[in-house]
Amino acid sequence: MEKTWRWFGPNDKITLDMLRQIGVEGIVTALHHVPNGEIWTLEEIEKLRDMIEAHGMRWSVVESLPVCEAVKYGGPDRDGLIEKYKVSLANLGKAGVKTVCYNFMPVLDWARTDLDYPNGDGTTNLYFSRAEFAYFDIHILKREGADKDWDDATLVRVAELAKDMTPEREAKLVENIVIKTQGFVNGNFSEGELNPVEKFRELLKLYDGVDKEQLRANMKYFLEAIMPVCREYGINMCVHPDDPPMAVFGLPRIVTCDEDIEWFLNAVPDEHNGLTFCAGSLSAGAHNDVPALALKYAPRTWFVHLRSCDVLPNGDFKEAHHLAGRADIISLVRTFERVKPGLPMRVDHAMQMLGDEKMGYNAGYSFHGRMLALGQVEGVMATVAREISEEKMQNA
Ligand code: DNO
Repeated sequence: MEKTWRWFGPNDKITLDMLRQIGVEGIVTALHHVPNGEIWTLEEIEKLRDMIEAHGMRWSVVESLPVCEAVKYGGPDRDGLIEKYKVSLANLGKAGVKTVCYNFMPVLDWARTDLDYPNGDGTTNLYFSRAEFAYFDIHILKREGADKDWDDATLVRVAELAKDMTPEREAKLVENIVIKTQGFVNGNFSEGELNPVEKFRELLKLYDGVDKEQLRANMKYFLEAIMPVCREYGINMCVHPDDPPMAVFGLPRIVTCDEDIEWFLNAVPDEHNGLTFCAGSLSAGAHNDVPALALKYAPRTWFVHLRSCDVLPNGDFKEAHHLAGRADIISLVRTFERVKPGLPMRVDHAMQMLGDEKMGYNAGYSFHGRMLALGQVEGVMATVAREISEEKMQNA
């Protein structure tokens, strides 16, 4: 696997020089300064590519080229937006950047309720409390019918939370769910948003009447429209699974499980239509057998996120150490190295440790924590490479 790292561009406090020193080979990034829906020009792409190459690495993966909401809900302006998307893809292809990650999650990109949940040893991780998320849905967003979408056990927890909720804790939840997790991934919300909750409600309205079948049809429409450009320029599209892998806010989600992945791969059966195997997002769903999914979908995977979650009996999940949790990263590396060697891989979110927490890094994207995780995964990769070469020698 190629050792890659998500870098947020020239303003990232973690510099390309630092990444070179820790053995990173490829960079995962985006033109973060270009607003969603606008064309990525060849000039801007080449500028960033050249900067990365001047530091001895390559621009391996785009994460993300965002798909606008109107394409997802199927608004009247979607064809114009898709045309622009195609121009951006062609420009990326011309510049030799050929792996493109995107997602098809309505309104909200990834979700967490707690960004510095203590591990008990002085480090912290990201955490998703089902109860706090439901509290946000029912009591802050005040979405109509929200209480019917949550199970009884979660509603009991929500009622407990409501007893000693404070305006400060509510504000923190809004900040974590809507701003801190979304602001840096070119989602719908940015730092300094004046009324994020109201904006959230407006965005939800756009999806009135869009059910799972409709969202699937819109994804198929988008993929069919862009495939000719992908074929022409050798671009491999890889959708990021929904995080967490379940329906939220009454919105459909369509990349959550085996059946979903099978559906979108078969709906547009072109090798350029593929998957970002985000082991973290998939392992956050107790319904997913992550090693089995890797075995099944490695041939259509173009990019791998190595991260692992523990799911608690109450439905909460916590990001685990990279060598622990449900994802079973050792087994995943074995599968990918055997079935599709050389795939770009980045360690995903990691702990905050040894001063990371004072640096103001983007949520999940610490330096020391990710560096440690990369070292662990590198060790797994080297061990698996040895296993494979020994097997080959024995079979020769
Ligand atoms: C969060 C990320 C996601 C991901 C996008 C891909 O840390 O995994 O924001 O980059 O969903 O489009």
